[in-house]
Amino acid sequence: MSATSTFTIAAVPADGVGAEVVAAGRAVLDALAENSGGAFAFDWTEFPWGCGYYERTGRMMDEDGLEVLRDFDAIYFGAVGWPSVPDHVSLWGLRLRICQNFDQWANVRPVHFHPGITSPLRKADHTPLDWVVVRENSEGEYAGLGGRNLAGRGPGNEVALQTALFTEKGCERIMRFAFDLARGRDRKKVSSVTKSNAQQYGMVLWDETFARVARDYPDVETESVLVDAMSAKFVLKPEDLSVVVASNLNADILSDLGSALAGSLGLAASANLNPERRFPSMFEPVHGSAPDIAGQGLANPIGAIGSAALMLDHFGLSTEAARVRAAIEATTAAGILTPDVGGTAKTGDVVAAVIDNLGN
Ligand code: GGG
Repeated sequence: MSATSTFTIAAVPADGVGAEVVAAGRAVLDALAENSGGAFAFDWTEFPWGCGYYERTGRMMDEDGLEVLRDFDAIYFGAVGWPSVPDHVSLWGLRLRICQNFDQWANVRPVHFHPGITSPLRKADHTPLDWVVVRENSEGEYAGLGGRNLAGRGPGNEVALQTALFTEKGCERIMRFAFDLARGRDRKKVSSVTKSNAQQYGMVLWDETFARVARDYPDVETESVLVDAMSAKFVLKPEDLSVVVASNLNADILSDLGSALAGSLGLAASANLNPERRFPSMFEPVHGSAPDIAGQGLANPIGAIGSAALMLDHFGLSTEAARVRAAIEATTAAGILTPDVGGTAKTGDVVAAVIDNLGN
């Protein structure tokens, strides 16, 4: 028997339902590894970071946390945010800190229908929805640039600036990533999203870069759509979309809309990739910490399990990733669904069914 490939994974459940869904994904991956005949194994290290950690220490993660994470093959993340900590503090202290320091500039967020799950679009009898939102994940509106109370203005007169940063290199690399992805799909099309009629600097640079990059991909159909029109298109003409590339904020919003249209935010998987592999990439469900249902076994684990499948792809275990996706589909098709998608199953029931459906 050949030597076992061991992948080291840093698990960061963080806040709210993060703990439940990370445990779910871990259970599925461990079941796969146990039955791999020693071909591969996962070596997990869990970190207690998040809002609870912040309340105890004043930090969202250890001071040397990034150095520690750097040596892992991947990071498996849950969700960040809890009412006791301002959202911008928790997001910047953990999730965005990791994404930006590890130059995870490509956030890939696939959306598709699952058998057995009714979505608002299905009710309207649309053709199947299957697209990937590619989110620029390192700059744009989340560059962290700006300031408050400029020029010494006092209370009641405060001014704040939030600057979006668009670099030609940053735009070009995410667009090439999107085009390369589109080339591997049945529908070879990239839709670029901006609000360049109103935002006349950064987003015009984005549009011009898109037009230039597109010339290198004559086999891929393209369109440039304003974000308001694209929101309507998501609902009214989803069958016309394949790969959607957008800036940090626009893609963040559109991917939530997409997963809601597929049936629930709990279904959507994502990968924050450092495509050059100089740093670890991070895999997480699109959803947040959902304080209203945390700790009750109600969280939908499918987004997290789907994110684990994306991590398997990243490790080169694509056959296993496909098995996980097939097991998810078999589970939803059998009607084993959490309440957010109309069922009565608990998180653990869904996990048990997915593991069962792996057919080990
Ligand atoms: N698992 C994703 C998560 O925790 N999201 C919380 C959030 O507020 N994210 C903002 C973002 O995606 O930039």
